[in-house]
Amino acid sequence: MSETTQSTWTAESVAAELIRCEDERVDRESFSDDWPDLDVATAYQIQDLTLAKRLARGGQIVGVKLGLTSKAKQQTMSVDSPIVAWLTDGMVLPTEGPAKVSDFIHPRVEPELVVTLKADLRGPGVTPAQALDAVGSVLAGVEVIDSRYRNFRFTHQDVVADNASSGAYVTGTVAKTVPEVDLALEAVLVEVDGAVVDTATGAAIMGHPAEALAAAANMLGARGITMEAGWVVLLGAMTDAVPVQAGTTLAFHYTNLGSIYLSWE
Ligand code: OOG
Repeated sequence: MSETTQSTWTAESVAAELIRCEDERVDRESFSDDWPDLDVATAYQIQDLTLAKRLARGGQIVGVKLGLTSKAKQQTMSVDSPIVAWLTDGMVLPTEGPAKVSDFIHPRVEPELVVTLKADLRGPGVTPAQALDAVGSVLAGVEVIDSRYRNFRFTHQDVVADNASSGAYVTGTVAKTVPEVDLALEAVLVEVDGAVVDTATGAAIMGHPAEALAAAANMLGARGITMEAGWVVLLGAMTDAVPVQAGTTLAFHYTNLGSIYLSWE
């Protein structure tokens, strides 16, 4: 790849480059060296341009994901504030058969709590209690993240532009309502090849997952975007991500939301 200078990058060319890396399953250096003045607002513009490219290919918005909502993730990735990014239907992981490492650049997998919305949520000013009132169902989820940046090394702006490392996701088959599940107490146990490697409760997500849902509504609201009834919302990883390779078998066991199994070839 040719070296470029700050002045040669635009929001549009960065968006095109990120989609090219995704299509060709290649990583690249982050943009922070080439474009040190890239600000968060422009990074979200780039993210929206990558969404526009997915939609132009026939993709549909299914909701949003949060990233970097837990201390575990923030510390590991050296980025200390949550971000919001788009989910489109092409990101739904097929549940039949093993996932393929070759469909990704360098996949890592992480456990999530997921909600669907039964009412619109429009920030700013949404409180965690109001956010919970808009929840239709609560599900377990597993996200495959696949940063377009080499070794997952990025700044806050880089990862915002890269749609929060979005790759693919799968939701569990057990759906509960908010009164049935204490989101802060819901636990997950992460197993890699049969060995428990990590555990967390929902409280790992900003103290309470409702805080993350409200934060998503408020971050989107600041950009004039309403969260819509019917959207799926991934609330952010509860634990560090697990790197996978062909032959890895993962299991994520939740207290009340069932188990999700994912093997890799
Ligand atoms: C950024 C995306 C993190 C989460 O749930 O925290 C994320 C990354 O770690 O590559 O999706």
